[in-house]
Amino acid sequence: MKIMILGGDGYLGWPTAMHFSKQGHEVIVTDNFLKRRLEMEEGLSSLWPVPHLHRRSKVWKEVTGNDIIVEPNDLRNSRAVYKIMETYKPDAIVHYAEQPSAPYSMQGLERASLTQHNNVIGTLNLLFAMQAHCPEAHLVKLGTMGEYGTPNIDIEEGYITIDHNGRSDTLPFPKQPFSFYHLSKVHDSNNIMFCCKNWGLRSTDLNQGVVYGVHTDDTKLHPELGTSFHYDDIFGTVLNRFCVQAVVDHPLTVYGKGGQTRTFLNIRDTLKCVELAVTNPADEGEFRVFNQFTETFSVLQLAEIVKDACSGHGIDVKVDHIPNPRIEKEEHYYNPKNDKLLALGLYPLLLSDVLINEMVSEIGTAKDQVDHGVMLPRVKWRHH
Ligand code: USQ
Repeated sequence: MKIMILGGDGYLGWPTAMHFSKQGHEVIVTDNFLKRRLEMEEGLSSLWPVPHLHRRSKVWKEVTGNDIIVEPNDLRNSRAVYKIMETYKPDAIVHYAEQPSAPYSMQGLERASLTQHNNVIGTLNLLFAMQAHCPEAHLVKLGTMGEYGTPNIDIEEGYITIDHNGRSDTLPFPKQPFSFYHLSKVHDSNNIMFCCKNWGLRSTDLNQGVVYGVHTDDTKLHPELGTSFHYDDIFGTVLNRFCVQAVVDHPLTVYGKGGQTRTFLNIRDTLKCVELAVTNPADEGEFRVFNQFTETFSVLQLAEIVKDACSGHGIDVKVDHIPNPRIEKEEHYYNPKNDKLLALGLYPLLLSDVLINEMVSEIGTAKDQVDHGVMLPRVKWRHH
């Protein structure tokens, strides 16, 4: 297949590109390098340096003999998006090209606006360009489990059947997102659903949980094929942060009571899920939603798991409860479904001491690079 990966420079985009390329697909990656610019502006960096995309593509060719075509492109530029869709007419488009951080988006109007403009308008441009040049292509869009929030009922996959005043209908599942970032994904979902219904496009929205991990099979092939790894308070996600904190003897930063519960998956399972979506495309006009995660943990449970795994290595990890900078429930019911990817054949890689130890030992090699100034959260959801 001809597969285009949008956001191919990122934590998940680059490993996805290698994964499909290895299987013999024709892979084109695009990126506007916004994330690299935002990192510079915020004074943050990946724990290890990440060679630029052209360099990684060259190394990939040397190591495997396969091509990954690099096409810098900004989804905010509608003309450029039309052009690239006209040139390549991909069979599948895997869309990661979004500002991914909730705390980043909660730093005031300018950053909330950048997040929603980049994400929502970028995706809207893409939808119009697909309609014009590749209406048969399957759009595999990375959404987030954070679109649903934490309702006091089971979370279905995208839709819920409601009986109301004697009538029944299957409707989009209610959305209660956590941040302006998560809201941008809700807005995307609505726009994509509308275009599937109206123009007959086909799409799968992958509502993904929090991803953790440093390696996939391909990132290990060569030191320059690694992917980025953030542990700071803005771009770092909770389990990756906890593992770095454990390595540098910083107490784990549990926000508030730690009863807030989220879904998780290993980075290798992200690739398997995306592959399952791409190889089992949605029908014409279908807007399909998969909940993409393998396990559910509270933040406090995660901290205890990291503490236990590290004690086996003689690392004595402390767990701190610090005032929660976010507005979120710290104790709640949480029962999301993830049947659809399992039905397609996902065999989950569950969190284990082995996976934590893999992370901890890799992080240990870059221990001296860790910036201790980014452990405590600086972005508050409410400013007064
Ligand atoms: N948390 C802590 N301590 C920390 C960092 C986070 O207790 O040091 C807590 C947060 O309060 C939150 C939970 O851990 O309750 C998850 O926070 P996170 O920063 O790991 O993840 P989140 O902001 O939800 O966003 C991340 C990704 C985003 C993706 C989302 C999936 O950055 O791109 O969409 O996970 S989900 O959480 O399912 O919405």
